[in-house]
Amino acid sequence: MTTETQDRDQTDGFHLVIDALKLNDIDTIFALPGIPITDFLRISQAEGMKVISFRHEQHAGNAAAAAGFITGKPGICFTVSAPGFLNGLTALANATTNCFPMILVSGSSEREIVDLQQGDYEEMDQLAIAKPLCKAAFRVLHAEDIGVGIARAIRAAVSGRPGGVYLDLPAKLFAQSIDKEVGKRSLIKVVDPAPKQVPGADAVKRAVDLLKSAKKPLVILGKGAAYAQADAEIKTFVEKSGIPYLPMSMAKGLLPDTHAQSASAARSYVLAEADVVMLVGARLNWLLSHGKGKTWGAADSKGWGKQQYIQVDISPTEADSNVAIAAPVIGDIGSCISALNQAMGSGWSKPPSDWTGAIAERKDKNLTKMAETLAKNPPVMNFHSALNVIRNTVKANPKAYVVNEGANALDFTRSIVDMYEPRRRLDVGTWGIMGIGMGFAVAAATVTGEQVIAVEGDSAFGFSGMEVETICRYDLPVCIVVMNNNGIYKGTDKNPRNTEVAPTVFVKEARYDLMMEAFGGVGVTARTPEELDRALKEAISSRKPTLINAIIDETAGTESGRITSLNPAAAKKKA
Ligand code: ADP
Ligand code: TZD
Ligand code: MG
Repeated sequence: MTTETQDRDQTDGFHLVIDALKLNDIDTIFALPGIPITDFLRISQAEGMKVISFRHEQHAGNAAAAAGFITGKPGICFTVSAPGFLNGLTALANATTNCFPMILVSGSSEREIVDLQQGDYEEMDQLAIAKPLCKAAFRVLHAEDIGVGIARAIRAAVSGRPGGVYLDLPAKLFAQSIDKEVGKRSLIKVVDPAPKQVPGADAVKRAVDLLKSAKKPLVILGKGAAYAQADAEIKTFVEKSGIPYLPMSMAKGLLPDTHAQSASAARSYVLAEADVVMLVGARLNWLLSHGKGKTWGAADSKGWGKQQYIQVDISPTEADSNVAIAAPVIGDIGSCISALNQAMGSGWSKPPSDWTGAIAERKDKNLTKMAETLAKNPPVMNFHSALNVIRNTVKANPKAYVVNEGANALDFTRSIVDMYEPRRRLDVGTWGIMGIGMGFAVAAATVTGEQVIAVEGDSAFGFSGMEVETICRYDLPVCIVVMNNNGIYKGTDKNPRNTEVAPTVFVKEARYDLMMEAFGGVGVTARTPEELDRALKEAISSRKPTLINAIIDETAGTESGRITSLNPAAAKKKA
């Protein structure tokens, strides 16, 4: 055989990884190049993959996680060894915490050297480090095992409760060559990667009976419900049952926030008063005060309320994690909700009108109050007058994705900006993590082609701000609005010693807009709602990368936004 025919009959690790991903309908890779994955990314692009290259791995990882949430397919992130891997790890852990399917694939150094700790280039035992931070972690040592490795990673990421998966690919693997036919036969097209899980009939009946007995029922929709893409079943359930519902942050828009049954504007009332609460893809974690305390109408902060809970979730061990769950319904949300819809039968009686009436009354009052606040035009723009503009913008562009992070910039946006379509709100999630902004924005724009509006606290934006270059490079329809209040929570803190500035404050009126201009995008400063509105309209009609530096009242925020109570206060105040 000549070398040429030999080459023709051979394939290698690079191509097998790409072929395995393509075989499983994965068409996009979020990455940051370097040894040993540079050629891999080049070849991927040459083979027709969309390769989105970032300036920091954390944002590539966040993009993969958001892509996973939006599409239900695992988002793929490629990093280089040790430091690149570590930079991607925060995103992997965050994806796992949020139940978003993603696969962090990292190149790694040579096993023989790493395991003997002989000091290889970027040496690190990555598999061991990734393990506790993800759902599953795998390593492939031989080219003929690549198919299995990718298949296992895909199944682990999307089946059951979704999450992050780590796949370790040592440098040597990429260059290993094997017979082309043997390689082809070793690849696996994963059949039914996220199999339906149908709940037991007894569990469904138990839940329906409990709902029937309720005088003050409440449904809480979480981001698991949004992720499940069971939008029609959920709408049928809510409307057929007539039960008021609360969307958690990323479930906003699953039903339009303007829906008559939304109880968002009467949140504290319904949580404290409800007698039967049905959680759909929402955990009773800190975001729901663990199902305990005054929020739930209990006498003291540790006490349980009087509610009985139904929990619809794919994870059987989620039930009873914080308080007793009277009726767990375990399965995928699509199957569970359609089973519930069926079991409810026809002629379901809607909740008592004194419950729905009391909610409507409070809702009307609060919405009127909110409308009055939003209508005000204070001399210095603040969160409300700025977000009123964004609220109207999203109303006019309901398909737009809203990325949101910050403290006050997060809380006010969540409560003021209504969402109209499912999975359009991407935010700080379960951890309340800063830094997801630009990664999530890039993912939403590349995966869907829709307009993205990223509402960012000025501190929050800083965590991923360099990715404006990425946004410009790929010419993405992303409009970033920096809520510039000169700092973390607000810009007015003073250092009592008058030495350097206080830890929460930044350079006053920093020109974030110039960062966008540096890379050829559009930068605008907006000091009034009119200026903000004009810039947003221009950004959306041009689809150009845009950063609007919205200068707002630096006294406007509160410490930690809505979660001030979680801040430990110093017992001993300095005199
Ligand atoms: P939120 O923060 O919006 O309250 P959480 O992240 O706490 O939501 O909860 C999401 C829940 O959804 C998790 O417990 C997860 O197991 C569950 N989940 C995710 N996908 C599905 C699915 N397809 N079917 C059922 N449950 C799901
Ligand atoms: N680091 C990380 C990774 N996540 C965090 N949540 C924090 C730090 C702490 N933190 C918050 O919880 S919000 C926030 C920080 C630093 C920034 C708030 O300032 P902002 O928003 O400018 O983004 P507002 O509008 O000024 O409140
Ligand atoms: Mg700020």
